[in-house]
Amino acid sequence: MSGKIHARNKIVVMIPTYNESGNIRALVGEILALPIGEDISVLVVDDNSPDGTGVLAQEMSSAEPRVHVLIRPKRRGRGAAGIDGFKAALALHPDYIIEMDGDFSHQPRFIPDLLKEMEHCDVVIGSRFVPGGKDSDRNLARKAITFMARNFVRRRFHTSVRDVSSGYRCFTREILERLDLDDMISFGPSVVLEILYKLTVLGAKICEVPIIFIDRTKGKTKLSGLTLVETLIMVLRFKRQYGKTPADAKP
Ligand SMILES: Nc1nc2c(ncn2[C@@H]2O[C@H](COP(=O)(O)OP(=O)(O)OP(=O)(O)O)[C@@H](O)[C@H]2O)c(=O)[nH]1
Ligand SMILES: [Mg+2]
Repeated sequence: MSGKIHARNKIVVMIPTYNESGNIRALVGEILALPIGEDISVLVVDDNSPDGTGVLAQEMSSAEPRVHVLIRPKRRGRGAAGIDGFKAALALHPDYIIEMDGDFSHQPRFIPDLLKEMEHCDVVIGSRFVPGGKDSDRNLARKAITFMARNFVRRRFHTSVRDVSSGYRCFTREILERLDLDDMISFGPSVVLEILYKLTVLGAKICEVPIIFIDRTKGKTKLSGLTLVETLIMVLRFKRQYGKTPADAKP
């Protein structure tokens, strides 16, 4: 008998959740139903949501072995949830780890596109700002703020990545293991930028594939004006914390 047998890749999709009871069942169902022929499982990282998201996830987990749940007893922010989530995901020994939001803004239908690109990248970002990508239809003022913030971050990090704040990303296990998740300083959503900064310092090969981002229809945002300020402060701290990025270090 001839012909190669390809082992299936093991993929863990890590989803931090806080009050996503209107979304989580359908979202996990869609991910597990993707026709990608890989060994895909989901890890829900819930901060004991008052709306019972964690309980729903545990119910799914007892009926479906491909659903894993990490319940953190107290709300400690998107940052800490993501870091604990990555550690728990690595403990499952996957080939690839995907992170995505639990509110359907990151549509599961783009997961195959992320995975396809992993053949030659350490990280693939689901990007709103490459050809074919699309951001949500926010008002002009919010668009202007995010445009300026994005360009500030790109210059500060010396990176050519277009969608620096996308939390829809796929990592190889190797690159995630090299990140050293124990010395992270973010507790909020700036964790997404902190990880990008650390990847850039490491010289990781980062690719982008287009995604169409849609606004949440169920549940509430956890963002506030304070989050923006906190994120800015964090962005200014990364260089001192982790050193220069390769492009920044060039004379
Ligand atoms: N475990 C955990 N998850 C969180 C926490 N805060 C936010 N999340 C989750 O992180 C993801 C992103 O949060 P969102 O509120 O959607 O924030 P966003 O996507 O930046 O903003 P909008 O979608 O515009 O409202 C969602 O899946 C949230 O449920 C937290 O404190 N703990
Ligand atoms: Mg969201």
